[in-house]
Amino acid sequence: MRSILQALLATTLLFVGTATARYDDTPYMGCTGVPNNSPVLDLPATPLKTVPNGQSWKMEQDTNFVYIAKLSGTPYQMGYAYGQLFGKEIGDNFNNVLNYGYTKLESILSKFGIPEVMIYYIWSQAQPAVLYLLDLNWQIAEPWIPQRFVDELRGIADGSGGAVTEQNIRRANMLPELTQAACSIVGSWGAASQDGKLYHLRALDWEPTAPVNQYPSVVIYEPSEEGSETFANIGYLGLIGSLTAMSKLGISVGEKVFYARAGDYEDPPHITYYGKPWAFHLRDTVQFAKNLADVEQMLFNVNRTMMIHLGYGSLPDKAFRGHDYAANFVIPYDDKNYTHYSQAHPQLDGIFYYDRQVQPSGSPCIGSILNATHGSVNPATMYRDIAGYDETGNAQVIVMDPEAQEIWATWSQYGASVNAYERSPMHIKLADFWGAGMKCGGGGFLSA
Ligand SMILES: *[C@@H]1O[C@H](CO)[C@@H](O)[C@H](O)[C@H]1NC(C)=O
Ligand SMILES: *[C@@H]1O[C@H](CO)[C@@H](O)[C@H](O)[C@H]1NC(C)=O
Ligand SMILES: CC(=O)N[C@H]1CO[C@H](CO)[C@@H](O)[C@@H]1O
Repeated sequence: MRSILQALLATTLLFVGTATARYDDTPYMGCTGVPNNSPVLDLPATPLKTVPNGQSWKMEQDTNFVYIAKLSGTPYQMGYAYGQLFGKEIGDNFNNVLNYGYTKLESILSKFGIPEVMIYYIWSQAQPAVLYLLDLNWQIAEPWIPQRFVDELRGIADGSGGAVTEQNIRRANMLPELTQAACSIVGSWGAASQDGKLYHLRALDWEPTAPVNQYPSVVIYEPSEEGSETFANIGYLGLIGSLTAMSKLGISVGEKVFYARAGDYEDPPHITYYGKPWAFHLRDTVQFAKNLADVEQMLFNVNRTMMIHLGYGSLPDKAFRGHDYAANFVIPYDDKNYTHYSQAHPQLDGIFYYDRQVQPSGSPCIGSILNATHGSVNPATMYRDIAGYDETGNAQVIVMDPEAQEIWATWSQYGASVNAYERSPMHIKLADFWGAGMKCGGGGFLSA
């Protein structure tokens, strides 16, 4: 079934571009890009709206912007507040994805000389099929979807006052299940980092011109559910699963698609649709885990679906782990025991990474940057050097500092072909939003 689902999506919604080499003479081996020297932006957060269980802000300068929300309460209450704050934008974002599917199809088919009216006809036939697949995926996975996600999605639809339907918001949230992106994951800690701090880079290589970048977002959840931690879900408005997230306690996550070459794993990895959608599960690890042992326990004890590589940072452990995650196994790795070290991918104390290629990758770029900067890796090494030189993170580049509770975040430019890894990182101090004295309703010092 994967092949049918993915083939259909490939021709409608998806188009994973390949980066082209533009520069040969970088100081690092195998790198094709240039450092991202765009200035870091420290922007004021302008309050947008306050509702009983939530508040929203926007940071903005020229073409750089991010929507921020803080939600608290039960899953339904948080969803309802989310819908009240951003229902219209979430509805727009769903339409953006669908329209994008049409534009993409048109740009592919028009190259074959297929007339516009014919393309429109094909799309009118394909669109219901795509929606059907998203509905089907929800139905198949439903027995494994925790009630809290169902309630939050229903809350969003109810709170949006008709701007987005429950069915469409569910559909949007099945997209990650059907399309895992390329991407890079880098963790640096201990011996590798400046001051021994833990830093986590999550670079998302998907489709930089997909108009979901109209609504880049940081959504802070303060769930009242027992055992929950406050956390920030970093991505796009309306996607309630996690592609990138960090808790106040200091658990951070990022992922990338996992392809395996024949013979790479004794037990070849596989996928299934019968299980808990991975983006929902990643979010739950950040909401509930107190340390790496909890994370791993949660990764092992769940009915997994897709094949992805994961990076987890943990401030309580002051460490980072990579994981190969598939329906049939999970393998954790630290900085000493990755099973695919090579000349291009050296073992380095306090470093774990996967680059944006299929793993194990023959590209020495990230390895040579980390080898050269070993002992002094800091956030700029990640957003400026690794993302820039390796041209990774065309859609999103997020550097997380769990100790300082800060992130540096960029998304591709809305309405233009500018990759996230070329743009100004927005420096966001999460403690300003989830810190003491910032309960919902108080505009406080953020009303700059
Ligand atoms: C690598 O080491 C970690 C502990 O640091 C362990 O949990 C994991 O199972 C090891 N992985 C492999 C592949 O040996
Ligand atoms: C790592 O850096 C050392 C010098 O500090 C150099 O000798 C070595 O060749 C480098 N290795 C890689 C894989 O880049
Ligand atoms: C943790 C979990 O939900 N495990 C279930 C996975 O699915 C099988 C059946 O396919 C169940 O037996 C497990 O309990």
